[in-house]
Amino acid sequence: MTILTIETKPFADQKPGTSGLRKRVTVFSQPNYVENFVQSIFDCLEGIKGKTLVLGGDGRFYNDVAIQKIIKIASANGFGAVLVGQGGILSTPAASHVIRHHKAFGGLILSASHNPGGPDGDFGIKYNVSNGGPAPEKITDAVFARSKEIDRYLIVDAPDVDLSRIGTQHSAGMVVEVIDPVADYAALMETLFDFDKIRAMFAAGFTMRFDAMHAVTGPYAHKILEGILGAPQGTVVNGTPSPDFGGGHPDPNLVYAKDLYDLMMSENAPDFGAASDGDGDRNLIIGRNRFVTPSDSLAILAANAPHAPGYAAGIAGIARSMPTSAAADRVAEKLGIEMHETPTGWKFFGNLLDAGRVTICGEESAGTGSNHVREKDGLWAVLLWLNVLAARQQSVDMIVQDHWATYGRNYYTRHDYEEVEAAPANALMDDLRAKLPSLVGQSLEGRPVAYADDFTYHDPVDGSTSGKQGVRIGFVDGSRIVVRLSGTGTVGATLRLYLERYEPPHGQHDLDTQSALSPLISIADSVAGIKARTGRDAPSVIT
Ligand code: G16
Repeated sequence: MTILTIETKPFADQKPGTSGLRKRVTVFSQPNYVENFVQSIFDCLEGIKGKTLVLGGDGRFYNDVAIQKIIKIASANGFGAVLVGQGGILSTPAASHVIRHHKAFGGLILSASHNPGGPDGDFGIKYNVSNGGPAPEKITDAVFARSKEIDRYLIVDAPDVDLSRIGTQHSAGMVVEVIDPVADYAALMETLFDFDKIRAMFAAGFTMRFDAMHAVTGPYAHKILEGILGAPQGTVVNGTPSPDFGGGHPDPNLVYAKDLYDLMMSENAPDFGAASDGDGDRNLIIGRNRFVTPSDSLAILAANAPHAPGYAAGIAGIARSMPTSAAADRVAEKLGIEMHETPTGWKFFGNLLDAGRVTICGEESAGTGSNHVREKDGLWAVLLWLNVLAARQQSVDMIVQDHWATYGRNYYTRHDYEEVEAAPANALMDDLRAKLPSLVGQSLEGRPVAYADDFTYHDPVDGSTSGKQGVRIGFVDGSRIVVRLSGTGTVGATLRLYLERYEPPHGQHDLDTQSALSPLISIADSVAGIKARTGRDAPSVIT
């Protein structure tokens, strides 16, 4: 076996963001770019000799090229085996499960999530640790530091592996096991949900559309929904992964999954509509004439989880990211269980899940999941909804309205200003932070401010602290404005504005969301100067 030591020069821009390193394909395809980053990761890991690495991605453009490089670099660095999904495919939650199930050292997931793919689209690489979750900040910070001084990488001189063939192969001395990307994951889902009940619901005529958006969940949804659960063929649409996601934007929100939304609001709507994103960790839930916000979905799933056998004993606690609405907090309060508010980024849930302090986690960014893996899980959320629908024998709309009548409604929206110039966006945040101390005690357009701060998280499990996680302005009436810059964009800056207002159980629950929040939208603009600073009249995406 020949291990080659190749000289290289550092790239200055390999800083992992909210979820790994995401850049344009044109950036990743520069000579040595993938090699440097992967070697930087391996240089920061101790004890990899002879261990197993899990590898797979969402099938986007450049997935195949990067996988072959990574196999050879892993071999040269002394890994004993790589488990790779057939065709290089593994959804993010499936990769998390494979790492845990096979007790691997860690895994590399190749994805830029919901960002568009293709030669001019995005690519990404993320390292997950042995619990199956994204590497914590102490590792990603070390990788970035290493990437700035790297001067060589190791690679074996070996032929490419045939990723189309399930079974054992070798890359130099290292075992390469090509696995069925769906099998382990489907078996796990069967342990969590009442498949018989869901099967009976489909057999009785329940109708559904699942839009896989030409992305990675297609094979998983075909097998589980149509294969195992007996939903009619055609329930899953856009179910074949394509390297450029059929030219679309695989983000399951009301803008990019508009076809599904329009169908669900029409007379021909099936009982249930759902979608997932590029790498299968996000979810969109829509009932007939009822869109369920991710924040409400988290609260409803937490309140109803015991309908599913995997959660029949109840849940230990709930965690949500700070910008996610407080709807789930009311469920935790009623159940008398722990509630945690973490920074944006699934990695912050890992310690709480590992410590058994929370069972269900969720984020406003269309992510929901549980302790079954250490990533958010799109299809899991869909299956839990199906289990709840089968158990309660009510429509999505009835379940949502019943939830609001019990807990009250948190009107909630997010406004994104995508790809604005980075300098004015940073200046906006700096100026807003500087203003915060003077806001407390003041009234903004008639609303007294209760608190105004930049969120700092103190991890109760490992004692670490993460600062500057988003500006919060909270009002005495419980409403809230949050402003932060996205950590997943690849061009310029994306400004996110999150708005929330609480309406008690007997209040008015049928207002239009944007109208219900319009006073807060106007306050946010006057405090932060969003339109003036970004030069935009309106957000690019409203969810
Ligand atoms: C990632 C993270 C999520 C986060 C989302 C948006 O999701 O895993 O925790 O909420 O990005 O982050 P930001 O607001 O910083 O753009 P995904 O689905 O993109 O991997």
